[in-house]
Formats: sequence, structure tokens, C-alpha cells
Amino acid sequence: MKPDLFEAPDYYNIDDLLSEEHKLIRDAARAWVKRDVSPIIEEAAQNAEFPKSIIPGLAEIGAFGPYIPEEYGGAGLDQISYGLIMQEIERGDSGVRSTASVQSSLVMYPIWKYGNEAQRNKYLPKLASGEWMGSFGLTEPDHGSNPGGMVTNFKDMGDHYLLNGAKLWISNSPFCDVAVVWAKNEEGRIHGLVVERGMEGFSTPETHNKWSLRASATGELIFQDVKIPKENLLPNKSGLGAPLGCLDSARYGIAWGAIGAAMDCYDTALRYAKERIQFGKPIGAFQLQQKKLAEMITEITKAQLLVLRLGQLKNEGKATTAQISMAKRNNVDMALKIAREARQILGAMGITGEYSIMRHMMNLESVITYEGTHDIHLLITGMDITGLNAFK
Ligand code: TGC
Ligand code: FAD
Repeated sequence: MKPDLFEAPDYYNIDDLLSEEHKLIRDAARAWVKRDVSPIIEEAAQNAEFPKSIIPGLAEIGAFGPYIPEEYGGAGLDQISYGLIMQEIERGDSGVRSTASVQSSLVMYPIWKYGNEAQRNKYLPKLASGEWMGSFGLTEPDHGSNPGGMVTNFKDMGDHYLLNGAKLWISNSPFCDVAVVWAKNEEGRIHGLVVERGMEGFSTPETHNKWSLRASATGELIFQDVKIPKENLLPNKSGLGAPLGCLDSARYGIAWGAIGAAMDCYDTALRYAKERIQFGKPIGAFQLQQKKLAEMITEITKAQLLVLRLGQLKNEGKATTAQISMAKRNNVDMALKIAREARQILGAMGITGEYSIMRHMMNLESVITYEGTHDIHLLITGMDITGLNAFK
């Protein structure tokens, strides 16, 4: 792969709206991605392997629980810092950002918000340091967009619970130490349970042959009469709103992350367009290529402003699910369109692993589907503005 020459676009001087702390955190993450992710990520993706060697680095830049309080090992940062870290990581690769999103927003967040003090103290510091890695089991083979229909269930056996069922398409599952799993009790009420590797009847087979997120490990979570200690049930929230609350946090991070992938594609295409000569001049001098590049920077700038405002709302505790959906949907779609256009600017070179664009493009095909599909987020906006439910 080519050396990482990334220069971040900032067309509207958005840096002026960030605090010094935001910029320090962002720059540290950016430098780490350049040093430790860019040199290895292409090979990891080609080999379809999650590069476990980067786990300590992710922990060091605060990517595991950026907004979790320091008393539990988190970084105690605000929501804009969290977003900036996700942006920088996804600039390197969406699969690496996936690992950080799952660990922070889908594993640490529910333990912090819905768990008791003993659970917070047991799990959060180890997850923040990367000593333990987590996964989040909501999706099932027959219940993706409609998680409320899940069939994974647990029975109260007196001194423990008995868990049965299966989750599919689970990021980090093949190597996770703990899984936050959503399952129904005998009354059909959804609860979160922390399942630990090594519990009898719990297995995590990997899903192979993905063309997307190849540097992220995806798999199943299978539960066959798994005995779950009663203290592993998250006591402070139940119902579908509990997992959906975690998704709000992860979707917010993705809205920022997608900008990173888009910035990397734009920056690569801009540099290439200025260097690549055809018909005696740089291809960047042709109006058709300028149109692509000018539209890209316009869309990136709009997306940056969208998440910055959303981050302010989130810091104030005012961001709604529908506002988060709008940003996730818009920004991932924006990034995917930019990746496709940028790929064309590079001509044949664009399909090779010499450049990051094709990898970003393939990754974004997952990002536009997970954490709520493009369609589901549109329906969330539609319901919010009309008051009418078009899901069912
Ligand atoms: P609905 O009846 O609307 O809601 C059920 C209950 O939940 C409440 N609620 C929320 N609470 C907190 N946060 C939210 N975002 C909430 N949205 C809804 C709601 O108020 C209600 O509460 P109550 O007390 O009245 O019971 O539920 P529904 O069954 O109609 O479904 C709505 C729908 C379709 C929007 C929802 O199911 C949905 O978002 N589906 C998409 C599923 C999804 O996003 N799955 C993601 C799986 S995880 C993943 O993809 C990780 S990828 C990770 C990576 O690698 O980065
Ligand atoms: P379906 O729900 O079957 O949807 C298929 C199509 O139908 C979509 O286009 C959808 O928009 C459309 N559709 C569905 N319902 C409606 C409707 N009411 N109206 C109109 N159109 C509709 N899940 C986890 O729990 N944990 C994870 O860590 C995780 N990681 C993932 C990693 C990867 C790489 C991928 C690809 C997925 C991951 N997922 C994870 C699962 C992901 O959240 C689901 O794939 C997603 O929610 C969509 O579910 P589905 O694939 O079953 O699609």
C-alpha cells in the first residue's frame, strides 16, 4: 500500500469550533492511525484477519469507552471527543472503528448504564484497557431490522438462568471474552445478560467469505443450555428500549466515523487528480473530475457541521434518536457515494489495494446496513415528522 500522506480537509475552518482538548485528542488518534494502522491494514483486510496487535493502541488513544467515567477506566471525555476519535479510526478502516464502537457503545455503555456497581467494577476497567474484548448480540438469523421479534430466551432455574438461542452477524464475536446478549425471559420481556467465554454451551463460530469489513471479525453467538449466574443479568433496564438505547450511542459514533472514510477517499482522489496526467494535463484540470471533487468536499463539509451540532446536543443530553438516525443515514450514504466517485477518479488503480478507496467502499456497504439499515433510518425520520409508524 502507498505511504499514508493523508491531509484532513477542513473547508469551513471547523477546527476553530473545537476546543484545544478536542484537537489534541483528535491529533493523537490521527497520528496513531498513520503510524500503527495504515501500514498493516491492507494486508489484514486482504487476509480477512482482525489485527489484534492494535488493541493496546486503541485503548491508549481512548477508543474504548471515551465517555465512560475515569473511575471505571474510561477516558471521561465529552461526546465530541468520542466522535472525533471514531472519525480518525474510520479514516483508517471501518472495521477497526467497528471494534471500537462495539467495545464502547454496545458493551461498556450497557454495563455502565444498565448494570450494577459490582458489574461496572468487574467488567469496565478490563474492557477499557483492552484486556477483555466484548461483543453485542442483538441480531438473529430471522430478526435483523425487527429485533423485538427475537427468540433467544432464558429461563429462571432458581439459582441460575438457562440461556438458549443464536445471534448472527456479531462483530468481534470470534475473539470476544464477554458478550452482552439480549434475550427474552419467560414473560417475553427483553433483558441484557453478560455471557463469558468458557461458559459451557457457549460458542462463537466465525463467519467467513465477507467482501466487506474484512479486517473486522464477524461471527455467531450460539447458546445451548448455557448456565448464566444470576449476577450476570443487567438489572437497571429491560425491554427493547434497552438495546436500542445502546444503538443510539453507536450510531452517533458511526455518523462521525463515516466522515473519516469519506475524507480519506477525497484526499486520495484529490492528490491523484493533481498528479495523474492524461491528454497532456492533470486529470484534475478536467471539469468532470473537478465536479466530482467539488461535490465531495461540499458533502463532507455539510456532514462535519451536522455531527458537530449533534455532538453539542448530545453533550447537553438533548440529542434524539431521530436526530441520530438522520446523521447516521446521511453521513454513511455520503461516504459511500464519495468512495464510489473517488474510485472512478483513480481509474484502474482505484480497484487495487495500493490505495485505500476500494477497501473503504466495500466496508461502507456493511456500515450502511448495520446499526439500522438506510431504509430503517429513513422510516425513523418519517415517523418522527409525521407521527405515523410505517414499519409495520
Ligand atoms: P418500538 O415499538 O418503536 O420501540 C420499542 C421500545 O423501545 C423504545 N425505543 C427506544 N429507546 C431508547 N432508544 C431508542 N433509540 C429507542 N427506540 C425505541 C420505544 O419507546 C419503546 O419503548 P416502550 O417503553 O414503549 O416499550 O420498536 P419496534 O419494534 O417498532 O422497532 C423500531 C425500530 C425498527 C426502529 C427498531 O427496532 C430498530 O432500530 N431496528 C434496527 C435494528 C438495528 O439497528 N440493529 C442493530 C444491531 S447491532 C449492530 O448492528 C452492531 S454493528 C456494530 C459495529 O460493528 O459497529
Ligand atoms: P433485514 O432486516 O432482513 O432487511 C433486509 C432489507 O429489508 C433491508 O434493505 C431493510 O432496509 C429492508 N426492510 C426491513 N424491514 C423493513 C421495513 N419495515 N420497511 C421497509 N424496508 C424494510 N448485529 C448485532 O446485533 N451485533 C453486531 O455486532 C453486528 N455486527 C454486524 C457486522 C456486520 C459486518 C454486518 C453486516 C451486520 C452486523 N450486525 C450486527 C447485524 C445488523 O445490525 C443487521 O444486518 C441489520 O440490522 C439488518 O438486518 P438484516 O441483515 O437481517 O436485514
